[in-house]
Amino acid sequence: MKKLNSGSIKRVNSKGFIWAMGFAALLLGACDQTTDTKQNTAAMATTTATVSSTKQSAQPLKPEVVMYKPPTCDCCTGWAEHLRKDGFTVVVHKRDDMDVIKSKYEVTDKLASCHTAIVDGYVIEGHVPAADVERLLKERPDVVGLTAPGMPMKSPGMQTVGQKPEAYDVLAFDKDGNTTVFHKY
Ligand SMILES: [Cu+2]
Repeated sequence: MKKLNSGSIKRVNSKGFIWAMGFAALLLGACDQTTDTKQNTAAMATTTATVSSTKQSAQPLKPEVVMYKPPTCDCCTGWAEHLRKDGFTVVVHKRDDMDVIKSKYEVTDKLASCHTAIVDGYVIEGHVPAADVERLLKERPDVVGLTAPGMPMKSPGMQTVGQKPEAYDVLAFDKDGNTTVFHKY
């Protein structure tokens, strides 16, 4: 039994070595393939760009939105979808310590909602419509960010997709917690 065992271990070892060599070769092969694909893709992209240049507007890319949300919050996900539909890229972080996030970004209890998002240096708290985020980034006022305190029932993420925001205020807030109405719905 003992002899058999040690024999089979040796065989496994040499097999393992051969396997490793094969794997290395595969990897090298894969690298070559990637290069080919890249070149093909680049060539294709050039063609596509020429064809579609008349179709696409020269709109600059919207900055990335980094959103922190409680793990089980569905309306937060709804808001992220609303922003994506508007052309934003949204990176979602599920967090159990939203209170830490809120205090880090100067969101007091009075200003707080479910999720907290960061975009281009501004804080977006809660169900703020994408149009207001865009206006904020265009006008760039000297504020910490925007908030829709609580969870307004007729806000993006809280109601059926495509319906108009209604009956709540989006506030701009500064680092002392002072607010001004940014948009009345
Ligand atoms: Cu919410």
